[in-house]
Amino acid sequence: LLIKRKLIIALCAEQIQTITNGILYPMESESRQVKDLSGRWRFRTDNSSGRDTGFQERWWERRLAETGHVIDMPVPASYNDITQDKSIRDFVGWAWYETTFFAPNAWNNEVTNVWLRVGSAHYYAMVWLNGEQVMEHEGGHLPFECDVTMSLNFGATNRLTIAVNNTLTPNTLPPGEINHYNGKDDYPAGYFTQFKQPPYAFNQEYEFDFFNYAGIHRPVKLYTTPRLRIGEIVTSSDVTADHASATVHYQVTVTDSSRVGQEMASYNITVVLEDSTGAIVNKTSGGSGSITVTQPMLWWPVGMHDQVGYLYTMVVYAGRLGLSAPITTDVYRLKIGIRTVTVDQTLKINGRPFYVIGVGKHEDWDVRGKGFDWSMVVKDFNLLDWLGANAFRTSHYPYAEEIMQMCDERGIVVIDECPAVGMRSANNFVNKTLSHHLNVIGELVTRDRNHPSVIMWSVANEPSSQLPPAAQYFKTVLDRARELDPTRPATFVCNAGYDSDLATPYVDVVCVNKYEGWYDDPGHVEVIQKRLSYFLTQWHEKRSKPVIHMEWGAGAIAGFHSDPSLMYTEEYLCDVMREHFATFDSLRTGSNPVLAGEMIWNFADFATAQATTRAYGNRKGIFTRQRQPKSPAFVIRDRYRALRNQSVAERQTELDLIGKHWWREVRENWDRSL
Ligand code: GCB
Repeated sequence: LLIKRKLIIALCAEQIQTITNGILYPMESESRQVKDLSGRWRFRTDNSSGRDTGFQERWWERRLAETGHVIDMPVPASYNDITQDKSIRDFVGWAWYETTFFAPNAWNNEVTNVWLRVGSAHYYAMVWLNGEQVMEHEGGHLPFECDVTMSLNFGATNRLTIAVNNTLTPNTLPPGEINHYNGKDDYPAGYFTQFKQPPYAFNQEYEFDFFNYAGIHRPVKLYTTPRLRIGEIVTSSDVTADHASATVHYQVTVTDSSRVGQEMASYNITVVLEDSTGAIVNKTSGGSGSITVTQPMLWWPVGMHDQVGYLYTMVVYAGRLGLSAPITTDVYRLKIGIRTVTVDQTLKINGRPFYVIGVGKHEDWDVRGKGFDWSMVVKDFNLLDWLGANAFRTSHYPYAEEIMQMCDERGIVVIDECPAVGMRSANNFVNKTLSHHLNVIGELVTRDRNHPSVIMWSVANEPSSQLPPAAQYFKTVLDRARELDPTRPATFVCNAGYDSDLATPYVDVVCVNKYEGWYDDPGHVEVIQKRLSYFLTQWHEKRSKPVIHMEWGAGAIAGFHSDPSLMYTEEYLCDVMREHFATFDSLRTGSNPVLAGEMIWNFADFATAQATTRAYGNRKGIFTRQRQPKSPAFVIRDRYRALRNQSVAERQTELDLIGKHWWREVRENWDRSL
């Protein structure tokens, strides 16, 4: 089905160079222009039994409409829920997209390069420009780009063709399997499904619990840079214990396509740090170095400071060393936050304990599936604020870059997750998957490491970490994350037992999922406090690391009511919540607290594969899929807002103490001087 890569590459003889690591978000500047190709594209699925007719007939070489019937398809969006056609909703295999655009003549000059960037396409993507293959990428949720300067028709129309394949195999992330029903006379000839056998199966399609939406999920953009361009920027910061001073470290890579092999030393790089008003704080020069900031405005999450999400702008200028003065060619502005993340007995931001009050989320919306949509994104942030939440996890895959930017600005902390979900069988822990997993971590970490909101990497969700190969496997992927980014802790989210798990010795923070009152002791809220407290304490004692209860919750179908509460009613989830809150409160305080955070599952109802255990999707949301609150949302809101205000109040007490202390010192000095 997923036609062998080699065969495809042989069919498309051109040499391709897809860039996937450390690519900057396309920003406009005095040296860069961005053109968004979002809109109404042409689309068709390849319904041939091998899904390979598009490759046999080389559909990229002509207009897609000439190959057969095409329909309108929005980009970005998942294609699944756009039509009334069930075969498109459930399609597995290659789907073809096409658009045309104009490339202005002004871009056709000696000093400009044009880049084509796909924000994300699920799952495997191949890209052709004017009939020439320019990119190939494995994996959804992450961007990829290439230099298309030589393939463009300037001052003319260009045809862009993208084929995406959503087939999942035991070595993709997430993994899946195709089940062919060959030889089964009671099924239609040639029938196959994306299928995974029980016993452990949320559903029978794949072992992860969200619909495998496919298509071009994030914007496709063209952008220009000078030939000599800023390629990668890496930043981190240190803050002194008294917060009086900070150091921002940076590293800038410059590439010059017109002078391959040029030494970095022959480039001029200037780095200017501006505060949020645009005033210059400090500046320096060179490809790497550090900038000192006295009395820095630190980046704080909501609840920890009056000024949350404070961002500086790092302005990077790159150019050549001219004969008399440097010649600037490229300018890039990167928003950064100054803050530290540390883990000792608990999780700390800027040296102060940070208690996570958050939600598990999904990129999942009506009609558009996983397609990026500003209205939905902004609505979700407004709801997070309404709730009083200070964090979310990008369960179970990297979210759009624009979402990460909003987290930076709004002071929402992120636990940033790889798409490694549903790794339930031994055949997932093999070298082929491992090498892909390491690639994905590279793409994720180098995309997101400049975001102050990201405080931890999660390399997987609920793998079978009790299986012997999982130990070395996860040690390797966690080490890779920490090697690429030594400034943040790394973890995976575990649901193996504290007695059987083999991989949590390698995490920095223990993150566990447990559904007391739902998958465990369904219907019995009366045992939640005792059992949950025992469970979390066991984890804490076994690993001597902070514990975050990453997923808990219960199904609640909006409009279902009962008193006394019964499973699936809104009241039942409210009862489950109260029992959890009492437990959490007993574990989150003290000098060596068990708990460093809590995250309800889930922010909103979301689509899943069809299954007997899912009534029109997963209904554990505190909001409906249309983002209307169920009654449990108000219960969470009361708690999160109270905790948020409490941490503000605690901080005030701390400030008062500092104030008194300071005043005493002044008095003492005064007395001494008399
Ligand atoms: C889990 C998974 C999550 C599911 C959730 C559930 O443990 O991590 O992806 O959606 O349980 O509702 O079953």
